[in-house]
Amino acid sequence: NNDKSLGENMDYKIIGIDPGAGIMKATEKAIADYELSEWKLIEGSSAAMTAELKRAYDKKEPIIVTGWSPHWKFSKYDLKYLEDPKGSFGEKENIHTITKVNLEAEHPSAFKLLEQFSWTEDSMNEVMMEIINGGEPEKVATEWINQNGELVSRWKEGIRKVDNDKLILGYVAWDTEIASTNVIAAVLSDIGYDVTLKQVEAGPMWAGIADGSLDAHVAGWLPLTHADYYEKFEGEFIDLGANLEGTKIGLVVPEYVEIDSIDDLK
Ligand code: PBE
Repeated sequence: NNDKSLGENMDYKIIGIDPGAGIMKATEKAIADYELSEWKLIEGSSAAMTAELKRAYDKKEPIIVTGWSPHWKFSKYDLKYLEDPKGSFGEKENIHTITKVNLEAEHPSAFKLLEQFSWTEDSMNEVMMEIINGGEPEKVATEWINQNGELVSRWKEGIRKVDNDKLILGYVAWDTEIASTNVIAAVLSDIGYDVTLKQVEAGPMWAGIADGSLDAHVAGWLPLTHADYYEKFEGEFIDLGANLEGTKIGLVVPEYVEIDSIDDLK
């Protein structure tokens, strides 16, 4: 097996996630940019990708996954991003809060809270770790907001409580968004909203905001990862700006895989 190339050992597979994720489009772009025509991007889900990563990692087998930060996988395993000299995956970006056009008129308290919501990679990591270690997301989020009262009270500054008004948040089952959506939902519940979380794919998440069937999401990776959705629905949503700064997407391998750059896959 030593005389096989790295690509042959991995069956020329890059382990992807759900097809609507922006990172899937960026990976297809990388395959074209770096002329990696023998490589295939495998569709799946965020959970299937991390399961596959764990399986390979435990056996020290080579593997390449679509990866992003913040993410708990970097705390559990020794991993590295492959360098991307052609810039297929863009630069560092931010996660934006996106609402439907009428949210401010219909639910001013929710709108203001969403506008004031911003946190750090470290905080998001705390929540993600608790969840991946077996915590039930809603419970983890409630405990986290109780333990971070000072920050949460800044988000709630100047906001009037409501009486059971209904609100629907969309999210995709990416670990980052499971964490952030449950945290903001816990704070919305705390100010009196009756919040429903709707798990959808990325396309329907953006479309749901545009057609008003969803009130908001906190999952807009911009400017690059969700650029297509942003352009497609421009004018049909409100962009409240970054709730978390300095995210990254790319191709990720365990440290023991002896390549450093996407160029090395050719
Ligand atoms: N992600 C996580 C998403 C955004 C959040 C990087 C997998 C994507 O659309 O690619």
